[in-house]
Amino acid sequence: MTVLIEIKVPDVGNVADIDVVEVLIQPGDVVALEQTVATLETDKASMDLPSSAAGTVQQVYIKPGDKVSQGSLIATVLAGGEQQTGTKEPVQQVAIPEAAPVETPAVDKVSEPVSQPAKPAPEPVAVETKQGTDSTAQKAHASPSVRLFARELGVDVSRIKTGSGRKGRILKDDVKNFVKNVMTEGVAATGAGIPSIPAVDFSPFGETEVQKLSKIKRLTGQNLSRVWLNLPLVTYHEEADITDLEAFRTSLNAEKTNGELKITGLMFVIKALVAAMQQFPNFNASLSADGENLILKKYFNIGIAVDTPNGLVVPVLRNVNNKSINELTAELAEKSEKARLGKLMPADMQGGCMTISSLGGIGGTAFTPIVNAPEVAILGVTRARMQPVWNGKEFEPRLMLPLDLTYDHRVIDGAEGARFMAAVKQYLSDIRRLLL
Ligand code: CAO
Repeated sequence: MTVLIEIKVPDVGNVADIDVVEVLIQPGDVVALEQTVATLETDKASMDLPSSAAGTVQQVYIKPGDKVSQGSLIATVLAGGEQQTGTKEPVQQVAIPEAAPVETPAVDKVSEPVSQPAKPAPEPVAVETKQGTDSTAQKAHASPSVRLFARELGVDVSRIKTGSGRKGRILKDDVKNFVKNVMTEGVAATGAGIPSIPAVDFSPFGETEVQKLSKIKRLTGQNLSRVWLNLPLVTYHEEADITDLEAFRTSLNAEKTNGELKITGLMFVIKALVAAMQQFPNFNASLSADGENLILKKYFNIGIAVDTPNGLVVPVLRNVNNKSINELTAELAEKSEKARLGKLMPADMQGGCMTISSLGGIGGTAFTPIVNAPEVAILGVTRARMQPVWNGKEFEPRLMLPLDLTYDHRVIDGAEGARFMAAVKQYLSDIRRLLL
């Protein structure tokens, strides 16, 4: 059986002419038992008015600004039938008044439901006195239901300066707008809704000087932040035994005449990296912008991070698989010189498949480079050091090169990363394998 139930103002203790500050339902809404349907306010207290029935709201008789008293009709709710049981049942009709009364109780205008008396309305669920001890509560002019709503969204209502309700009262829509604004501003500022770092006045602590960041530093900073926020990055550390490689490199350089470019270990790292990328195609790939597809590349271009007075730039060595160590040495010397003089053209820095960041000339034992997206991995190199390595019988002095692979975990699995690095290590430990 479907019945029409009236929701009325319950016993509020001899107080008349209570302000309606917010109405939270409209015809057609489905309400649950005890769900807040309106917020009322007297001079001393604010209260949420609960629904005394579950069902579909048929008519609402109050609006913000009205005054009500005990017994005033708030709304009618169609309870039971389809809403309650899912079965169609005839609706019991009740007389419904034309319009909601304003400033006068509506208690006598509606007859009781025919088949089922209205459940006595429960006491207001939340009453908050204005003389409470919470100073925030005193400052923020909001009903308990709005406070609850704000709490659910993690919003401190005291941060909402003025509400759009009567006398600046904070309404649900004000909380929603506050959240919307915070999200919009946050995304614009940082790209991920993350609160920005507040400005600090350093003058009380000592003298300071303001230096403008170079354009390269600003752009690199933006790009690195974007990558940091968008990519799940993992860094894997490995060491390659380059004792034999170093002996070979030294002998090659000894053959060089004055003025000829010396070969650095980095050239072999580039070659070993490309050999491993040929073996593990996922490393020579980019994820499509929608994250649905992997774009596998059939060319092998390696970006090399170059330290310049103006900041970090990454010239790209193209088709590394088709170039000799001597050719790569000459090309990197030329491009890193251009980079330091600020003469690199945009085309010199495009088309990279994977990047190497080598700090080996400076020092270090390990670091965690950030992927140069949309590439999926970057190889970090720090300073090779002689180390005692156990050969099964004794410790042997071996030149060990620390390597750090950071990868985009959406594309590369941990095991794949480890296998890739095992291959790089093998190529560097025995460069004859590069011929295979
Ligand atoms: N272990 C030990 N020695 C190393 C080494 C390593 N891993 N890497 C380089 N060296 C040595 C070189 O053999 C060379 O020695 P000699 O002077 O005796 O010949 C010296 O260090 C200087 O090398 P280099 O840095 O000039 O040459 P490179 O080919 O190794 O590197 C380049 C070229 C352009 C990568 C480098 O000059 C550079 O700019 N590095 C900084 C990159 C950077 O800033 N990365 C940080 C990015 S932050 O994410």
